[in-house]
Amino acid sequence: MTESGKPILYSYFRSSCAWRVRSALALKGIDYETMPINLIKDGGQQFSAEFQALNPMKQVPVLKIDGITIGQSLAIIEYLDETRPTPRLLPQDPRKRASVRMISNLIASGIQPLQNLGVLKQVGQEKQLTWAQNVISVGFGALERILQSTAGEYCVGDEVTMADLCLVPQVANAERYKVDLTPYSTIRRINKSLLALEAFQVSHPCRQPDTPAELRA
Ligand SMILES: N[C@@H](CCC(=O)N[C@@H](CS)C(=O)NCC(=O)O)C(=O)O
Repeated sequence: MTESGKPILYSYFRSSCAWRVRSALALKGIDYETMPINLIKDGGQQFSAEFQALNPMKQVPVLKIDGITIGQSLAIIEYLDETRPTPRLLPQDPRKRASVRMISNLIASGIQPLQNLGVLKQVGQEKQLTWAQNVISVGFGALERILQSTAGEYCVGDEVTMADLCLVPQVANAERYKVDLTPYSTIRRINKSLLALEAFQVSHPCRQPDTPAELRA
């Protein structure tokens, strides 16, 4: 917390995982301060001793709230949902909740880590675009089929859930890596509906305190 009592989000404008948390905070109307961690500048501020003391995984997001420090975007979102339950991001119905967690983990464990900055550095400049396109396409192929049985207006039924917080930033990553989204009509439809919501607009990478001027919208 800051002296003002507001939670602090350690974030990078372009981080898809930080975007998940920013949209959760926006949906729940939680006022917070952003502490930008530039993942590129000076070799990456996530590697500083100060930041590693907060998150030994050297990744954003990290949220300081209620006297604790939480890393891992899904753990943060679940904590927010348990302590500030309105609107719910994990449905009350255990079957729907399982679907939300399945989709969230598909993206957060099965796609994003494979195309994360650290992995792409290891893959190397020459191969990283095809690598990222491949892992996203494989994951989206599976996700598209799952959504055909879980989706309503959004990923699971007609309420915005944690699964949607994971979907929107992952589609943005797909667009950034020029993945052909034509085969994924359900993913495209849901993403379009979500991007029309204010919570996804205010949390968008082009509107963050650390967004460079040339990328602002
Ligand atoms: N499982 C973590 C993943 C966090 C993650 O991958 N963060 C990326 C940005 S989206 C990062 O900080 N990368 C820094 C690096 O790879 O050096 C979460 O959900 O929060």
